[in-house]
Amino acid sequence: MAEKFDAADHQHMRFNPLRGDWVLVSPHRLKRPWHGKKERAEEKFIPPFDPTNPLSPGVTRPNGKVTPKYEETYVFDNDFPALLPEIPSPGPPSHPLMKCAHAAGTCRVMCFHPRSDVTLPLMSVEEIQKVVEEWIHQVQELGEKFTWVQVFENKGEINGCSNPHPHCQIWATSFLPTEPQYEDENMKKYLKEHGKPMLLDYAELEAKSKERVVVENDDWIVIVPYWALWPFEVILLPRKRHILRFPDLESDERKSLASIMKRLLVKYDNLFECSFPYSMGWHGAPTGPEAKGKDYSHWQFHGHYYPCLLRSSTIRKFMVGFELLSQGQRDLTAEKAAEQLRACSDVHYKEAEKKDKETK
Ligand code: H2U
Ligand code: ZN
Repeated sequence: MAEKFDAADHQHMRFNPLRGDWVLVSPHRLKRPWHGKKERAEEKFIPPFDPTNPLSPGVTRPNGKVTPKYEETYVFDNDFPALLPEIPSPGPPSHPLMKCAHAAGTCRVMCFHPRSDVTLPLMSVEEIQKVVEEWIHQVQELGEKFTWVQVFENKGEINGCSNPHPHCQIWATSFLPTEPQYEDENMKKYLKEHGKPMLLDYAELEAKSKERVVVENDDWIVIVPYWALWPFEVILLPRKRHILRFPDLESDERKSLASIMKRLLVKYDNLFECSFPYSMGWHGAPTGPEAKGKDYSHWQFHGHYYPCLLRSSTIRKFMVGFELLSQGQRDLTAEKAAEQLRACSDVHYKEAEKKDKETK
């Protein structure tokens, strides 16, 4: 008799309905059991205040501008922006293989906290909520003019982040970039075919099964998506309400978002006992003057976290070889990754250590 398929054991492909592409899953390569935490790598010391860091309060930046003595969050125009708001348009293409299009935009930097050594998981829920409120304010303001407002945090040196001060970036563009374009098209198709927004259906499905759920509260659910590519990738979704954009969040949803972020990020840090590196960002329905009055009911506001680590604080996954040339691949299943994250403590390892020392 033929062997029965077991997703925890047999290689297979999973479809990402948001991007419309496939990921190869090879769980048989991870026959070894989970050994828990690996040895801890030495953590780089980050002082509470670094007078040489241009993002610290009161510091003069290399271009002569002063970062004010801020006490909560602080947003400023990026001194080295990838996008400028006023720029000439290229003419029509000279050949179909030489297509070029106009791109305008603006880039901002947002500091989360005056202290350089306080990352989001080490902040209080109230402090994280201030970050959430500022994100909303930024999306609202830039969304008046721009088609897309991408709030993103690129965290950790191993992940290409140049500055350890807790911060994120905001890039607002005159065009809909590729990733949200895929999502827009696929979510539109899903609503047409199934009569319900894709990510509302998906949250409901996962909330029932619990298999891939990392944390949840009344308003939000964090899932290692069925189609996850990065080992500990998660998607953060509204649990049951249809929410198009960041500014549509009610005040209690802003608070519960801060709370679920803290729970997720503490688990992330505890997984390998390090300041967990990742790229994360928020996706909501497109904005700008042309979005006003347009039907975006296929959209659902959500966040993506893409951490690069694989097995320890120093061993990262590289998207190379087969993945670069053919298709994304992972060994650890989404279900196992969710299980590992769920098993991580809700108390940050640094706070646990501090308490430990105090009681000794
Ligand atoms: P990372 O998020 O990649 O670490 O970059 C920090 C951003 O801060 C980066 O986009 C900006 C850089 O351009 N920056 C300034 O705008 N002014 C400075 O003085 C330093 C860094
Ligand atoms: Zn998305």
